Amino acid sequence: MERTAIVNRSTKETVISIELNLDGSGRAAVNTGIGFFDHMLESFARHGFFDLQVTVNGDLDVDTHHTVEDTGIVLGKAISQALGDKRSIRRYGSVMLPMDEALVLCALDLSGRPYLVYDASLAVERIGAFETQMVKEFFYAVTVSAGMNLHIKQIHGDNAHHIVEAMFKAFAKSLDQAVSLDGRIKDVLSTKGAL
Ligand SMILES: [Mn+2]
Repeated sequence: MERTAIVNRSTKETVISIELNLDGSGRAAVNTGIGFFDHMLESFARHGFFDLQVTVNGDLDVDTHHTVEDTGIVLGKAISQALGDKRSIRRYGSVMLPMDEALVLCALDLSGRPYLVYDASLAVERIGAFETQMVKEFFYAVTVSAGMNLHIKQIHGDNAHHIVEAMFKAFAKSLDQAVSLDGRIKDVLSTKGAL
């Protein structure tokens, strides 16, 4: 069974198309119109071994808000759709990811219950054209639309590029673990019988 999804979303603010393969090789083709955001989504694909195509046409003449938030909504939906009934997945994933002076903890549970805990302080307003306030908004959007519980905590870090990149890589590696299959899990990993 292929764990893939294609999700399209179109509003007056953004037009977004995402193709995701959870069992890919890390290939990415990303064009959001925001260079740093492209770099983050490419890192996410590479380090999670996901194949990811993202095309976004957003209202960047306003700011980066709608483009980043809506991409999060569509990515979350693609993750949920590709996972299907979540049969045999490990469900949990976590990692402590260093990038030079930055250290980020990420832990997630594909529980079906959206909850984000985000604890980081980024000293700059922007990285390139990307507004650093949007990091939390992005992860919140993914969390809600994928139905996951996500914790992201900055342990150390000074450089905003390093901190945010460590977050995206940590998220990728945690998600890669959580979606991986365990042959011992015959149905879904829950005493309730559903995730
Ligand atoms: Mn970088």
